[in-house]
Amino acid sequence: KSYHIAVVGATGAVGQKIINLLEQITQFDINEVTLLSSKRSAGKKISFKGREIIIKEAEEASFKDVDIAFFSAGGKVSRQLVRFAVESGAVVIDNTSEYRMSTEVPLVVPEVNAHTLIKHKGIIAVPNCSALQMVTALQPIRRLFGLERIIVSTYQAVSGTGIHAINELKDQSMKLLAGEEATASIMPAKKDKKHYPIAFNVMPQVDVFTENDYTFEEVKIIQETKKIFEDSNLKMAATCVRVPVVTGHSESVYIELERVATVDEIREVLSSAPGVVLQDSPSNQLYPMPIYAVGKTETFVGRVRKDPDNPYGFHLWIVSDNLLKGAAWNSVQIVLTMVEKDII
Ligand code: 11C
Repeated sequence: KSYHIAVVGATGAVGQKIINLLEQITQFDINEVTLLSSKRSAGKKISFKGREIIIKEAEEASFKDVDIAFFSAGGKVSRQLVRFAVESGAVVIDNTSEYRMSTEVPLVVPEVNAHTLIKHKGIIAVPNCSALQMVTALQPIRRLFGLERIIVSTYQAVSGTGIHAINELKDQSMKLLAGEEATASIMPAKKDKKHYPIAFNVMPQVDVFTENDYTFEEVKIIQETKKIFEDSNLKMAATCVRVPVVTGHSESVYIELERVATVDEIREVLSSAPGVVLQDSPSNQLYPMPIYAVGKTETFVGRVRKDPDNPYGFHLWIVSDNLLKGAAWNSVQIVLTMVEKDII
């Protein structure tokens, strides 16, 4: 099979990773690559398999003859352009929150709900990175023991917000180490009123606040998890926190199962789960950490413990590269799964 692929948001943190992954794909051929961005980045060149490709401005007419279009340029760009890509016959893999909760749009993590891909009507949504890694790790446990409740606290890296946020963390760190004042203009949320330094800090705000005092990130992780697991009765709460890490989201997750399980049973099911790597040996100080997850496509799980009081309760620590499994890899994996199922 051979496809014409477009990447919208080619200069962004996720777009660049998608391009890198596509260069390594052997399961299908790529006969043409169209790299698209905002007007500001148009004209820049990106190398693809040793060839220089000039980035073009993303427009309504950019999708002629495109078979697969990856969108990761933010919700506004997806809102404006996704329908033109679909109208011209492309399958859109959308990394923004724009279409995730639409009933017409499958929200796909291949290890969890690849069966929903067949229902797509041109758009397939990629979940938010914090939901993605969590459901990948919880699915094998849920399948065996059922899942009643999730309480998650996240420790999210700044690359979730994009390249500008990475630069802000680095600039602030250097300034503070030099004894200078660190100014902030992005974190915790570009469009919110106040900004605080993320360097040497921890912020209990990821994205803007919603009416019920949960942030949009917290609302997304809850809603998306229920949609992916097809379980509106799942009890769930989230606290999303930004930490001064460049890449790699970590999560402390408390779960209540429907059936009683042992720590050994949970470890065993995780050790053979697709896309999951168990790193759990307290006596050897083995547990997942973001610096070791960077550049990997798997989701790492450790610190598996029984809750001291609830026989159905367990605690886990889940880490993954938010730009890879959390976005770019999951997007490419969706296409690979569709190729394998012969539905694209
Ligand atoms: C963050 N999780 O870490 C966000 C980034 O809905 O795709 C991804 C936002 C999204 O800031």
